[in-house]
Formats: sequence, C-alpha cells, structure tokens
Amino acid sequence: MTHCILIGCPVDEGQRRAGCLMGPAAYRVAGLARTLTELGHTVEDRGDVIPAAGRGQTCDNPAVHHLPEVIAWTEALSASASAAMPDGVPIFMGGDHSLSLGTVAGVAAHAQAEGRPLFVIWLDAHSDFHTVRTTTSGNLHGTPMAYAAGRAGFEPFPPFPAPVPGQNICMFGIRSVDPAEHAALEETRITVNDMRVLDEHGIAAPLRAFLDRVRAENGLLHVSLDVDFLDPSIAPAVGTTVPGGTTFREAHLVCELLHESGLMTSLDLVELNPFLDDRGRTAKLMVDLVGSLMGRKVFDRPTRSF
Ligand code: 5AB
Ligand code: MN
Ligand code: MN
Ligand code: MN
Repeated sequence: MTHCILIGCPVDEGQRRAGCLMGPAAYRVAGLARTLTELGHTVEDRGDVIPAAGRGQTCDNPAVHHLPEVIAWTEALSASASAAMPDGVPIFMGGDHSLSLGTVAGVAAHAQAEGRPLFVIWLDAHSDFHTVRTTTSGNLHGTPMAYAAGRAGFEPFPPFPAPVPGQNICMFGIRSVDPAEHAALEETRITVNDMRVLDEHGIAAPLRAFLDRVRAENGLLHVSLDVDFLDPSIAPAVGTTVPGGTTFREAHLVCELLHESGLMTSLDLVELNPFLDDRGRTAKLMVDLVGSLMGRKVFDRPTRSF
C-alpha cells in the first residue's frame, strides 16, 4: 500500500481561460482522498501551495504573459515536490499544465539526489514542447516538457536541475503539435506515440515497452495526465479541447497497466477547469482514473493469454 500525498496546485496563470485554479477543490469534492483510502492507501492532504509574489522578470517574447507569476509557482512547486518525494507518492492536483515546470523539476532534483534516472510519461493531446522564446500563444502551459528535457530558451527560469534525457520521455495521445515544437521534437529521442500510433497498435504494447525500460534501469517514473488526453466528449472540462482523443477504456487501461507495473513514483493531474464541467463529470472521471492508477480493478488476477 502507498502513502499518497495530495498537493493542491491552483495555478491559472499558464493560460488565458480562468478556472483551473478551482481544480484542487474539485478533486477534493469529487472524493479523491476517499477513493484512495478505500483502496487501502494512506492519504495525507498537504493543502494548496502558495507561491511567493512575482519578481518582475521579463523576456524577449512579447506574447508571453504572467512570466513572473509562473516562475514563482515553479520555484514553490519544485520545493514542495522534492520535499514530498521521500515521504510517499505525491499527487499534484492542478491547476494548468505550467505547474509541471515545478513538479518535474522537484522530482528530477530528488531523482538526482537518489542517483536514479527519471522517466516521464506525458499523457496529453499536446506535446507542450515550446520554450519561452518559441511559444506564439504566450501560454506557458505549452512549455513544461521542453523545460524538463533541458531545451535552451528558459533563461528567466531557474536552470532545470537534472534534464530528463529524451529516451526517458514517452508521450501518448498526441494530436496537436505546433510547427516549432515539431521541429524541436525531431531533434530529440523522445518517443511520441500520437493518436495514429494508438489507432494502429493500441495503447498497451507501446506502454509496456516503455515500462520495461523504466524497470530495467530502476528508474523513478513521473506521470503527467492532462485532461485533454481524453476525448472531449467524455471530458469536457478543459480549455484546450482537441477532438479525436483517447476513449474511456483506453484511458483506464493506461492507468491499470501503470498500476500493475508498480513503477509510478509521482503524478500530475492537470488542466481540469471545473467552471467548464458538466455536473462534475470530468472531475469524477479523473478521480476514477486515479482509482485505476492506484489499484482498482474488476478481478484481482493477471491478464490471461488467449
Ligand atoms: B496543454 C498550443 N501548442 O502553445 C500553445 O493543454 C497549445 O497543457 C498548448 O497541453 C496546450 O498554445 C497546453 C497551441
Ligand atoms: Mn498539457
Ligand atoms: Mn494538452
Ligand atoms: Mn490545455
């Protein structure tokens, strides 16, 4: 059984549609702690992180907004993440995806201190591979994967503690990539399992292949789950909907396989905007997915081979 550490990250400044700051409250209302307790885990809610005031940093890209605030969040969340890692599995309740600038940084610092490699699974419609220089929307929730991979172009931010090698990063559900992100991804060894790959091969085989590598290298595994990984028909509470996302069962299967692997050491739940939800259904679906991630299943037996 696992000690689960809930950390509220009410970050709204990484994009322009207000509401993600209500995410942590929605996860609490939807019963995240109760779901984990019922599965036999211990749960500690550390409340919401409060960032310091922004310090007025600037950058050359005029599109970028709320840079000082996002840097302050990055510093505060990085500290919370590295403080939580020795105590259990932190579950970061977002908040928009710019919160991962901080959570992955904190987890990477912890992995480095432990002398273990860090692996990242990115479940998202988007690759979030912009830098502060390349983003055209100026929304910093489109940048955290590039920061964690050590891309240049984050000068106003603290240097990323221990950049994650491309071959340790695996994306699933991708179906919206901007030209600058595309060009940059081509230069890396990141595995991009876009929706085309999932259509042809299913989600289980590519996921198992990656998990085998995490196990072989005794890695830590950070999972970042963006609500828009899911098809908007089942998860409407998100600002950046992209059609053609994963189904209910594909998403649960990812979570079930991750649980079976026993490898996940930290988790982001990001981009839930409760203001856009339909009677809490997206919040409840996300909580149910965490249930699958943490061991809920129909039968307690290994998958049969037919
Ligand atoms: B999310 C876009 N690439 O940079 C941009 O939701 C979308 O955290 C970013 O994945 C989406 O604004 C960020 C067009
Ligand atoms: Mn994202
Ligand atoms: Mn996304
Ligand atoms: Mn989004």
